[in-house]
Amino acid sequence: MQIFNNPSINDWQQILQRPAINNDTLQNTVLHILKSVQTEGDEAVKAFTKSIDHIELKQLQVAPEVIKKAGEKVDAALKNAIDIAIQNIRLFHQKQVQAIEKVETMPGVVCWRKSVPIEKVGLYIPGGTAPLFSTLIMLAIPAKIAGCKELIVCTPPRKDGTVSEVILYTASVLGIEKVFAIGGVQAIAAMAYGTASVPQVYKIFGPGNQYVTAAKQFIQQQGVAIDMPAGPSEVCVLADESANPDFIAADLLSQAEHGPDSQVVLVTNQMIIAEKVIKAIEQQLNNLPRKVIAEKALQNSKFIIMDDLEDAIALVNTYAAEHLIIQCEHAEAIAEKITNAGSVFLGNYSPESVGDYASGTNHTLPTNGFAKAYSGVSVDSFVKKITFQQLSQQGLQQVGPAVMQMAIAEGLEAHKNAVQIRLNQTI
Ligand code: HSO
Ligand code: ZN
Repeated sequence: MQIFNNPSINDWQQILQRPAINNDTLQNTVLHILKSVQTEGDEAVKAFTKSIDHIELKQLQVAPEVIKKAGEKVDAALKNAIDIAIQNIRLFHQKQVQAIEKVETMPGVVCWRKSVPIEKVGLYIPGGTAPLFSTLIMLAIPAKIAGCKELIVCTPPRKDGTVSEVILYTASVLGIEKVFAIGGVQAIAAMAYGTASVPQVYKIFGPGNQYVTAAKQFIQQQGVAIDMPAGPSEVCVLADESANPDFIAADLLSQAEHGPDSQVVLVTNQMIIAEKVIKAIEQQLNNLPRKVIAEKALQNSKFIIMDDLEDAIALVNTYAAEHLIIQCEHAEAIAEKITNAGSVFLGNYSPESVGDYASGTNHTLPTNGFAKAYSGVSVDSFVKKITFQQLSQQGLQQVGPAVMQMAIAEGLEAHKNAVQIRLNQTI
């Protein structure tokens, strides 16, 4: 890890920079796969699955009976945990649904806004070293609450061509019927363009590796919406003297184990805390099955000591972390000052892990500094908001003159006439 002592504000940007990920070879590979799937459909999907993943797929869609039976192979304790997570996440997201409010801006001029579900959505659930069934929960719950009609899932097949039972079980509990054993760029392409077996969708959600991310960015340029630009996962811990170094070490490692490119940052006003965290990491690391991955991520981690807590808060806002854990005595007061972060965890008893799995908030969050302008996934991500208005004759008399004035000023006579012709009729 790299340690910085009270860096000047001029150096913050550079210290906090995330590694650049896109390169030309990657872009070319992604474009090639996208184009092939667009023109050759299922055959191209199968061919890439064979050449890239070395898996020969007979059919892309997981049979509905297989989804229904997947629960037989899932442990009862895990099923119970999934139930608890679903319950909390549903409760939290359900509250995001807002009642329609009609606003009378002037007498007889009524405007309102209605959330309408995006009809067809595709969820990409990474497989790889860890099948993230929690991500399926995080995406499917808001999609169902929003009322999306067509909800499909793509997830990479295992070596034998099957899909993880836990992912399938989670899909069955959430009422998802269409699951496809497709991973990587092929999956994004299939959902964006549609193939004989995969329905085309209007918006694609879910995290993935650099290739998946690049594919999502390309198809976005072609009019398919995506949840957000994604990069490697990140956590930033802000700690003062009240923090527990063992807890901090555990939090940093929980993020580091995601992947070698995970971003891990500690910001503290106490050198002694940083020293203790380093020791605790060394100890805890030894017992981790994903030690090698976590170690790699830690090589790029940053420990920043700031003399002044206010400066530390400013630095944290500059970083705009996907996850921010505030292990400080006055965590609530500090949280009020946070302007850039995907999701914030307050106090010593709020590890990021709870938000990753079961407390209720969503774990699909903006990375790579995008938290400066983007929000995490919510029910809003699965709807469009359509505005409506209805004016009575009296309403048009109220607002019409202002509209006509403005239309004339912009030189748009026809706009003015659309009002005038109606007002004339009332004379
Ligand atoms: N921390 C990840 C989400 C996740 N963690 C899934 C465990 N499973 C998102 O940044
Ligand atoms: Zn995580």
